Amino acid sequence: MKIALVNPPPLHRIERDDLPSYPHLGLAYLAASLGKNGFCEILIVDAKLERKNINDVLRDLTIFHPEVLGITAMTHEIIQASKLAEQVKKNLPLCKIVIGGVHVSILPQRTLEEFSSFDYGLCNEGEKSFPLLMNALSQKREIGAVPNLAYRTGNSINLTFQADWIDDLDSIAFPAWNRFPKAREYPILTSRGCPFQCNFCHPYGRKVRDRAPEKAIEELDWVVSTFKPDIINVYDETFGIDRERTVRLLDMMKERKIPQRVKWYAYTRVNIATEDLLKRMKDAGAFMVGFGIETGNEEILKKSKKNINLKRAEELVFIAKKLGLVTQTYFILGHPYETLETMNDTVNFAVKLNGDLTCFGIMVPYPGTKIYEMAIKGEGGYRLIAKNWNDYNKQIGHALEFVNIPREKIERIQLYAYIKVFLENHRYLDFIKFCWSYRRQAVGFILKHFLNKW
Ligand code: B12
Repeated sequence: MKIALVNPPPLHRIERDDLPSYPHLGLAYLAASLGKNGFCEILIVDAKLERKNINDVLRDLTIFHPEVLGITAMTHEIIQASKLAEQVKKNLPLCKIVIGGVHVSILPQRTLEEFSSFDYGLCNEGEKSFPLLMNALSQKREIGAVPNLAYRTGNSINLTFQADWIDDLDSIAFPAWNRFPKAREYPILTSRGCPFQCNFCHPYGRKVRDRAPEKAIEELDWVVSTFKPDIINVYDETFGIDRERTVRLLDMMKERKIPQRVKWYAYTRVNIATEDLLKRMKDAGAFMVGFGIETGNEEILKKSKKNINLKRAEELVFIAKKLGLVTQTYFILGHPYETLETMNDTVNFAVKLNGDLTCFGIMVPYPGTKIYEMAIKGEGGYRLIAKNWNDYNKQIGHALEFVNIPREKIERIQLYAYIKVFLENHRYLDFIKFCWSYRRQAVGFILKHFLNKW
């Protein structure tokens, strides 16, 4: 059976993630598990990595002629995914189209209702269920037994939703990077899931599932020696949460001489990291660490259920810098009941922390989150202004505003925040570098302002 997997082209090419230097980890895992289950005729088109547009992807698919096409999409990518699916339906009418990824996982019924070009929606992790679906389709068997599937019968949509997660991550095959073009940066997951309950986030499972450090290191070693990347990006949602296991992992990295072979970075939390952990990370080859701090207002931070405090955030960013790690700090403007004063607190706190890279997103009510429920009900002072799912992006989206603070004003604060961090800290050269590396974003940002006005 011929199966194609596609990471759809971006809506625009403005943000850094529209033109990534890393391949898509979810698709690599799926391809590996399909291979392990005997499905070897696979084509992957990572349109973002390969800088392909819809026509390029269609050409690849028409040549390959898949019987099944699997597309991945987050919320802000779902319309692009559906546009691709519509075109494929025209060119290859017999090809069955499966949508997977975080958006359909949260809204399976609605996604199939909204987008008739998707035949199936497969929710949550696909390593086990996707091969089951492929078996059922290739053997023309009943598909109702496939877990976490949304499918149509006549005019109705059926769900076999189970919301279960793969407990034994060591049982799944390593990502099939050999099926992708060579990249500069490769992702790795040493664990999945997050137990915290931030009101703006939807984790992939509340239970943290760890891989055996030996397995993660084996994969890392293989990726580094085979593909010789410049950078490894650790995607774990809560890196370091199991201290003992993390220390073992980091020790093994040193034993395998990872620091001499590649640079890596990870995101962690200020209630998880310690000076000792950061030092061990640095010794194991980490060059950068990211912290989600979200706001500079203690009350708002408490209400967001992030479970951190500002004092600790300050201490840890300071320690990370002292250790020579490049620091990334992430903030969100637009928490519930936010005022101009509290947003100002955030900007000032970010200026004080002075992370090497400071990121200010504007709150997006992602489905499945508390913020989504509040936005729909108009609570928290929110007004939902999104016209469609394309607006659900933190940097240049257009999903939410406050009844008493218009979107434009929040965007102006966002722009001012980016500038203030550099100029107040007299980082003029960094500012020029930042403007240069984010020039596409800056132009996009300005254009968007004008387009919105008109
Ligand atoms: C690492 C990560 C990133 C990385 C890489 C993203 C990427 N393109 O893969 C970076 C830092 C770049 C990033 C950026 C962003 N991210 Co992010 N990210 C994550 C994180 C922590 C892990 C994602 C991951 O790789 N998981 C591991 C792989 C194995 O999982 P996966 O890709 O989802 O694939 C599995 C399943 O979904 C399924 N599946 C996926 N596709 C398909 C397709 C088919 C056909 C099938 C059958 C199954 C299937 O099977 C796969 C294997 O199990 C998640 C948190 C989470 N809970 O998922 C957030 C998350 C996905 N990110 C999120 C967001 C919002 C963003 C940004 C939009 C933020 C922004 N800038 O505004 C950007 C968008 C970037 C982009 N266009 O790609 C949200 C998405 C919410 C939503 N409803 O869309 C999440 C869920 C976090 C949250 N706050 O809730 N992100």
